[in-house]
Amino acid sequence: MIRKITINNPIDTGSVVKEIEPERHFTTDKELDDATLFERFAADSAAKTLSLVLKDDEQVYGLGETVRGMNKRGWTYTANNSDDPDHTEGKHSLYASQNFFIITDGKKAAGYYVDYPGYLTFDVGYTIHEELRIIFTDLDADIYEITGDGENSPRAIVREFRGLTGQSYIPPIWAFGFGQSRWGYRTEDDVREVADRYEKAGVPLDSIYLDIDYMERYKDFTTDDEKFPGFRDFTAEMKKRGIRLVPIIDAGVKIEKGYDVYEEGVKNGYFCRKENGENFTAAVWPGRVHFPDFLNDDARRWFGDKYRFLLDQGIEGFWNDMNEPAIFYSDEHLKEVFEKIEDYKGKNLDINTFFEFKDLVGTIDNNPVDYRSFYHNFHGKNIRHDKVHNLFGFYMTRAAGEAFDRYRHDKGTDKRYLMFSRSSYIGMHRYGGVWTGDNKSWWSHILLAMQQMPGLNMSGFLYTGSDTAGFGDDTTEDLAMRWTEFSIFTPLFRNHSCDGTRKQEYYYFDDVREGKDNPVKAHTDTRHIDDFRKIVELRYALLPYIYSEFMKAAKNYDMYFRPLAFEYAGDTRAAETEDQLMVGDYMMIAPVYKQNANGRYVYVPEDMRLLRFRAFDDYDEEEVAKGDHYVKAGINETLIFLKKGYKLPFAAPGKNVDSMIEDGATEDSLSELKGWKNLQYI
Ligand code: MIG
Repeated sequence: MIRKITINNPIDTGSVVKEIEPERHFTTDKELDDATLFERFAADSAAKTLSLVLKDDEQVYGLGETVRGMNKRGWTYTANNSDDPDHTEGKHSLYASQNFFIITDGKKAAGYYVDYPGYLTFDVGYTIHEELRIIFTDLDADIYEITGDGENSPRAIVREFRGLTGQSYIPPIWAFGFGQSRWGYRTEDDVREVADRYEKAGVPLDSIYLDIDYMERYKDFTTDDEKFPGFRDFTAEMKKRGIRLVPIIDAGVKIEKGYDVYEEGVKNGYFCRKENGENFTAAVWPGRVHFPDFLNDDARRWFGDKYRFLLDQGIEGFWNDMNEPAIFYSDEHLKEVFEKIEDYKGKNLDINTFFEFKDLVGTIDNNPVDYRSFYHNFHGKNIRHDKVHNLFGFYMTRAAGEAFDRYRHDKGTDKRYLMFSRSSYIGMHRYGGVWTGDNKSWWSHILLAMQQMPGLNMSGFLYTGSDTAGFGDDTTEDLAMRWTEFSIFTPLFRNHSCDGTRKQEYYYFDDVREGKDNPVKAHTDTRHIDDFRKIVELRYALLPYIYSEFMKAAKNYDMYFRPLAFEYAGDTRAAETEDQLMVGDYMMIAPVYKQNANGRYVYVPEDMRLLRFRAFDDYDEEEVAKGDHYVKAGINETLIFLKKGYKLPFAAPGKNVDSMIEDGATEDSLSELKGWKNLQYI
C-alpha cells in the first residue's frame, strides 16, 4: 500500500508518475506537530524535522548513490548534489539525491520517499543511534509510505515504490559491452590507437568514449575540425569496426559571440537568470558559461533537440556531465574574493588569518552563495536555484530523453540511445542511467562501488557502473584486474580515468613491461593482456544472463543488484555481509577487493555451486555448503556462486555484442534467451 501526506506547498518535481491523493495535507505547524505521521514520525516544525525511533534490530537501506555501506545506519547523508571528487567516508553527499529508504528488521519492511528537491539531511542514527531524523530546509514536501502489496519484504517494497516512479531506462544492447574511456584522447588518432590496440589484443570492445577534447573549445554540440576532422566519417569508420563513439555533453554553454547555441539561448531567454533578470554567468571548462534552464519546458526542448547535431552524424550514445551543476566560480563571488585578498597583502598571516586566507580561495567553487543567486522558470514560476538544486541533472537528462523520443518519431525508428548522467534525482531513472563519478584508483573504491549498486537499483537506476580501475590517482595492474572482475557484472562496464593519471587501458601494463613509458628495461616475459582479455570475454559470455536479468528487473520494477539482506530474510549473517551482492535471481558475487590477496572470506547463505573462472572456457567448480568459507581466487580468477540446480546461460564471446546476436533477434527474444549465437547452459 502507498500512503501519501503533503506538508505545506511542495514543488512538483516530476519524479512520481502515479497520481495519489494525500490522506492529509498539513498547512499549519500546530496540525503537523500534533500528528503522528504514518503512525511513526513525529514532527517538530520549529526544527523543520521529522523523526522516528529506530529499534535495535532495524536496518536502513537506500538513499541511492552515497558514501559508506549498504546499511546506512550511523551517519548523516545530505541530499545536495555535489561535484566532489573525494569520495571519502567523511563526506555526506556525492553527485546524486535519491531520497528513498527502507527500514527493515530483516523480516518486515516499510519504505519512505521524501519528494523534496532542495537541501535535505537524513540523520540515520548519527546524532542518536536510536533515532532517524529528516531535516528540511523548508517544510514543503510530499512524503510517501510504501508498505507493500500483500507482501512486505524489502524487495516487494522496492517494486511497489518503483511502480510509483515509473519504469527504468533501458539502453541499447550494445551498451552492455565493454567501453574504453579516458579524459585525454585528444585526436582521432588517439581514438584509433585505442581501437587498434584492443583489436590486436583480441579484447572485445563496443564503445570508445569521447571526453571534452572532441569539442571545439569545450562548446557543446560542436566538434573540433583540426583534431576531429570529418567527424561524421570518423563515426562511420569506427562503427564499421564495430565500435560506437560516445561523446560527453556538459551542462554549461560557452559565452561566445557567434556560437549558435549561445546566441539562440540568449535570444530566447533559455538560460538561468539572476534576480535582476540578467543571465547568470558561471565558469566551468570553457571559461564563462550560461546554464540552460532545463526546468523550463521550452528551454528543455530546445537543448534536447541540439543532440541531433551528433545523432545526425551517426552518434548513438552520450554521457551528461557537470550537471549538479558544477561551478568553478562566478564573477560576483570571484570579485569579492579578489577584494578580500587585498586585505591580506603584507599581513603577517598567523594561526587565524592563514586559514581564513587559505579557505577564501578554496571556497570559490561550488559555493552555496552562487546556488542562491540564480533562478529557474519552473511550472511558470520564478524559483531560486537552491530550492530545486537536486533536479538540475535530472532535467538535463530528461531534455535528452524527451528529444530522443521526438527523434525516433521523426525518423520512424524505435532505436534506443545510450544515455547516462553524473547528477541525478529519482525520476531521472526513466530517461537514463548514471555512473558513479570521479572515484579514485583505490582498493576501497571497488568496495564502495559494490555498496553503491543496491541503493541505486532501489530507486530505479539499473543502468549503472563505476569508473573501472579508478578515475583519479594512479592505478596499478592488479587493481585494474580486480576491479574488472567486479565490473563485468555491472550493466555499465567502462574503464575510465582522469587526464594526468597513469594510463589504464588494459594493454598499457604490457607496454610498461616491454620498456615503453618505463625507463627500466623489462624484467619479465609474462604477458597480462591475455588475462584481461579473458576477463572481458567472460563478461561477454555472461551477457545472456546479464541482459535477461537486467531486462527482467526493468520490466518488473525490480532490482538487478540486491544486498544479501534482501534475499535471506532473518539471516543475520547475510544482513551483515556488505561485500557480496546478489546479481539477478540466481547469482551471487564475492569480488576480491584487497591488494595482494589470493582469495577471500565468503559468507555462503545457502548451499551453492561455485564456479571459479580463469576464462570463459577454463573454469573449475565445486559445491559449497551454507556457512563461512575462505575461497581461493588468484589474481586472474573470477568467482561466481549460483543457486543450486540452476543452469547458467552462456554464449561464445564475440568481438562485440552485435557479433553475438543472430539475425532477426529482438530485444524481447534476447531477454528471453533466444537469438544468442551458440547459447549453452553450464
Ligand atoms: O571536472 O570531462 O566526472 O568523468 O572525465 C572534470 C572531464 C570534468 C568530470 C567527469 C569525468 C570527466 C571529466 N569531468
